[in-house]
Amino acid sequence: MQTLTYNSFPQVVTIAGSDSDGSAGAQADLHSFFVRNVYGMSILVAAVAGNSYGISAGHQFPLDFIDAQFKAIADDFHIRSAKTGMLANSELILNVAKNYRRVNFGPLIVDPVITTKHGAKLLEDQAIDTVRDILLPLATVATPNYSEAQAIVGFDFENENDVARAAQKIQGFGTQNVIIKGYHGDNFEGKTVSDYVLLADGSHYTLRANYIETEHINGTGDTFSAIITAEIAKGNSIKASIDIAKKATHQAIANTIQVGHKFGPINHWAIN
Ligand code: PXL
Repeated sequence: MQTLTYNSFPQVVTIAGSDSDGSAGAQADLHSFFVRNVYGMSILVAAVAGNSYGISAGHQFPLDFIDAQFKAIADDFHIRSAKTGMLANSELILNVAKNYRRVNFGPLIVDPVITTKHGAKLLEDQAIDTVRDILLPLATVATPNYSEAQAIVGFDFENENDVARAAQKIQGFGTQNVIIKGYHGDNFEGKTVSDYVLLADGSHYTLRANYIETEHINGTGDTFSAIITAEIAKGNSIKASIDIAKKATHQAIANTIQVGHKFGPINHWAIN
């Protein structure tokens, strides 16, 4: 007879917004979880009407409905790690933090989403303080891109030393491990981008990759943080999880698929 061990399969959850075109937000997270062999769930805080041209509308879900989603998942599943994506405003951030503290979802990966790749706002300006004071202290890993990191720390980066200083400042807000993604500074002409990684033990390194010229980059940040979440759920170290996520995201950007007319999604099938 087969012995049943409930919840033995690695399970993860994204706490994020839905993007109707499937390129970003919770949908990109779920694609990422699927290709990295973890069972993905979603707690939706909001939804946007989007396509490859951009976002035309957004809608926030009621707080008690978000509470109910947390409860539904916490009552039945063993979530090994969780991530946050677009949380839009302070009210939603505070609600998510309250719920996350009550449940046992394991390490939290915070992707402090502020804008889309094409500049549409996904976080109210006043909510940056709430990200810094409430969300980042809960983060095992935070994955801001360089412009999000600049907004969080309150200064602009002129060189790689500034990026390192920003990562330390973010760690000072209570985040254990910090990755500042996509800094290109003066190197942009040379077509390289670098991600600065500061680990909990104070060690740090820079991941460098060739810049890929493509309009199909929707969901890149979501995917990067979702894959870190998946790898941690499977028992990988933080450093190994970051390195796998970097390689996977590169594969997904480098092997384009054609979906929509303009700024398309990255390709999760290219990830191995
Ligand atoms: O990629 C950032 C992102 C996150 N969450 C939602 C989005 C987007 C970008 O479009 O729509 C819901």
